[in-house]
Amino acid sequence: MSDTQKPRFLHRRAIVPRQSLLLGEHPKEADGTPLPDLNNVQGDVYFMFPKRWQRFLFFKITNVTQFQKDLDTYAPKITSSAQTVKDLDEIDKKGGATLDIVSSGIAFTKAGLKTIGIKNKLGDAHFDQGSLFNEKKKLGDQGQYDSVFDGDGNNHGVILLTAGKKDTCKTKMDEIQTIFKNSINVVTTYEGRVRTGDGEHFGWRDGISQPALKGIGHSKPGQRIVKPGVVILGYPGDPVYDNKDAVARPEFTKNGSFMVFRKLEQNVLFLEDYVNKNWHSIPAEPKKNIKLTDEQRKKLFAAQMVGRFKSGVPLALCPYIEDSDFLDPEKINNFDYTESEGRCPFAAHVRKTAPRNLLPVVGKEYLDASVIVRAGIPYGDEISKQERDDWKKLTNDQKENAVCHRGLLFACYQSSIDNGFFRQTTGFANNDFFPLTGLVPQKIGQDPIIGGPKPVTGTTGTTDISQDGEVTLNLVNKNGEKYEVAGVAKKVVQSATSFDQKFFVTSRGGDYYFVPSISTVKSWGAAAQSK
Ligand code: N7H
Repeated sequence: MSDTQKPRFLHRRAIVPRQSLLLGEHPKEADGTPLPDLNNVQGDVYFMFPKRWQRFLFFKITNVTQFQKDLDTYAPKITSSAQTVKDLDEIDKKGGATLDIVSSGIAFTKAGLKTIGIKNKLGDAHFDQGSLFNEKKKLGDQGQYDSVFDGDGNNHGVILLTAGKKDTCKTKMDEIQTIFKNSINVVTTYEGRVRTGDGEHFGWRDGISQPALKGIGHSKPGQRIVKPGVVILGYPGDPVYDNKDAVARPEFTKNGSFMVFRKLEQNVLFLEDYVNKNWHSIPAEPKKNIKLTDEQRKKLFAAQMVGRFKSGVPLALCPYIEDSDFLDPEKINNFDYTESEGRCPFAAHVRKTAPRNLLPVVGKEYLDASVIVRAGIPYGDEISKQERDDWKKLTNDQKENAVCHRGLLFACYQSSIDNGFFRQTTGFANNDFFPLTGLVPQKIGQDPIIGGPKPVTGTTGTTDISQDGEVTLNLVNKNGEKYEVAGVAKKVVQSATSFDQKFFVTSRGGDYYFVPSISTVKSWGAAAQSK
């Protein structure tokens, strides 16, 4: 079978193993560039466990010596990337419906590593400083975190388990819990499930755009191809490996990765309300000879928030009316916005988080280094009729601030949290001036999906500004401290189609995890046997 033939399941999947891996070969680069050892990298890190159901079990270690012994028992259950490739191939050949494939993996927080006696710095500033909780403010999170993520050091790690069936997912996780019954306390367990059509709760198809890792992934047109070290530690593309002046990471980090987990609550009914109230801002004739029905205007309004129609069709290729021809896996990612001025808003979620090409203002290397592998899964029930009816009785304020019981268990992998998740969140999504479109910053606005209101509200008052342009304001805060605020003034013009930006995703916390290679987990287990 050649690379260009299109197997059913893998044809649709964003991350596809290179053909030779499907034939059971070890990855090799002709020029001698080292490639990750797929028997040693946990399977979720790049190829991602195949799943319909997933459990995340967050634990606290209560007995270190026992934990290490239990780790030794658990280690053979960890699914390697090589095994995940075989599983994906089997699904491709037999069809997923009849299969109930089980995969598992483990990851540790900084507090967890410290508890088992590993005090080394791992060469990642965000992981090494402690927990995600310490960076809550920097990430712009204003919601209350779930108690497992409240930074009290009780979250030592997480065990992942995926399966095709709900019952299997629970039973297999129970078996793992039994292994650790005398060495951990389960802090909490989250359950996720794939919704019909691969959609997240707002209704968009997700998981369409992912990077291809050079040498191990098969790339499709438009897919970003990056060095494996951008995701897997200890290879070219890993910023510490590439920087000969940097303090080397401990040897045991090789073939590992960093995972960021976030529980992201989605206020689905509020987003639906917002679209229903504001779709009129899309003109009935957005361009000469393009006439839209009200339904098409509504769909386009929603699509402009994400940068894709709910089906996945990208606005960069199809800016007004959805054309399902662009769902073809050979076309769905084949764009980089260069030729699409005005088609996809700069502030759309996919353009904020992955602007694809910002030459000459931002270098390709910088954007390539910001790539992450997204491996999340939705959680929570579907919206019932009762919930919809109750919703209608709420005030606007109650609707906006409703606590919702569904969302995304977001997980992503990268070799540098700073280059990946942190940059995408703070430097891109939450940064009003990103993507940079020229030397003078233009206010683009917040990411409508994962952005949030700015914590500092501005001052109001009168000034003598009378035209657009650069300004410097000298302000004094209530403690009498002086601040200089420099920027570009722009006259606010309220038009009939202006509307307020609202936010629909609330972070309920998360943490930074080190995902060790399988041999590292085994060595930590074996250490206990020799005690
Ligand atoms: Fe996003 N959504 O359903 O609206 N995301 N995301 N995301 N996201 C993407 O192209 C969504 C979140 C990225 O390469 C799609 O695969 C939701 C975080 C990146 O062109 C959809 C949540 C971060 C991409 C969504 C959420 C990112 C991407 C289109 C939270 C990073 C690829 C499907 C509840 C910090 C962009 C696709 C590219 C795509 C949604 C979170 C990043 C539909 C609901 C936290 C890099």
